[in-house]
Amino acid sequence: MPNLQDLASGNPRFDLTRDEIREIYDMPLPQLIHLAQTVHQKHYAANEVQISTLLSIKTGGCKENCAYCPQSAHYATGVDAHGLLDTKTIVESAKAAKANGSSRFCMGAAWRSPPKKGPQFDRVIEAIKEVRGLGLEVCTTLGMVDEEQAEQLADAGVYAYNHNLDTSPEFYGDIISTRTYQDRLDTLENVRRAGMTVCCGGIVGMGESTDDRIGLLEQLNHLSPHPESVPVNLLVKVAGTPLAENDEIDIFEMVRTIATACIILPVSRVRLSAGREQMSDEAQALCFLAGASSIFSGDKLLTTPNPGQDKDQQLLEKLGMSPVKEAKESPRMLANSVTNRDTAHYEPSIQ
Ligand code: SAM
Ligand code: DTB
Ligand code: SF4
Repeated sequence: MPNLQDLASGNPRFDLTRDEIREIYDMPLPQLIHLAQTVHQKHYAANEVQISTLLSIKTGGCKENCAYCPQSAHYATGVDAHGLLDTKTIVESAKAAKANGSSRFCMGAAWRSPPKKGPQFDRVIEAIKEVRGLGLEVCTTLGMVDEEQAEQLADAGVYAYNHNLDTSPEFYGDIISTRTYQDRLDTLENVRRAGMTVCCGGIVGMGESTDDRIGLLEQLNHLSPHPESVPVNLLVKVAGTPLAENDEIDIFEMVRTIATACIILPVSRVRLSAGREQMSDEAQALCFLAGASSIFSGDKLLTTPNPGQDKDQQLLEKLGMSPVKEAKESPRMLANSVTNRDTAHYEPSIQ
């Protein structure tokens, strides 16, 4: 077992072994939650949740075969496909998101990778600039990007780029065969080099083993710096996809995944992402206790349902939690760039 006091300090480590992570994951739940909350509060306000809004700016018809995804052209899911939305529609949606309390706006596109330079990419860049101009944290998730695309996105004002590893390297091939784990790591490297923050996480409930969940966490722990943002999605089972008939996963696996992520990625914001529509208030509350500090707001994620704003507001009120007010650059981002060798000099900021 790694030294618990060390972990509780909230100083990032980048070298945890799979066995060490398993020992954390398997801790008795009260102890696990206590440790996760202790670490979380080293870097984040205890009762705040960042509210993000998603918009699918290009839906369906994707060339990739991700077995969970309603937008893959390989599966008949009846998704309401459309080409790239016009800039005005995107900006109106971002304005509404801001008015409804979101501080982060995430634009998703069902692309294997964004089209190289040309009118479509120019429109994406234009939309990013306008949304940034509204004072929102801009996040995009557009598929694989090369160095040049990453730089163009960063220049336009993208704050975070979402690209998930999804699961362990061992289970990955059971889920996607049209691009490799290494392709994903290469995109993450390009994003990092271009100076955007990294949003990278995965999915729970795809039929993976506990060891696969731990394997994903190990991969995330070995990224240096750690991703600033870590979405943990519960699989949304969509008819027509190969995972539609999967067994329900025990929700405590989701809770343990979140808690372990919070402990081994102490500076990262761990996000309770897809799958809340299927979760009870109590299950969501457990995820917050485990250290999750962000949700997606609105009736829809990209293509699947999400609890509406009223329901979320009621839940947060019941729990005494409130939205993070403003999007701002955080000194945590600087702290997170401390490498393993420097941790002896690293002073976590306590809010
Ligand atoms: N095409 C881009 C890509 O794959 O990076 C961006 C959009 S994709 C929808 C973003 C992420 O959403 C995926 O990596 C996956 O983790 C998550 N996701 C997609 N479908 C999901 C589902 N049915 N349930 C849970 N998470 C899902
Ligand atoms: C992520 O990890 N979770 C978000 C986001 N990245 C884009 C939402 C995924 C939703 C996928 C299901 C849908 O199509 O709605
Ligand atoms: Fe395409 Fe992304 Fe869906 Fe995979 S997850 S099929 S890359 S939209």
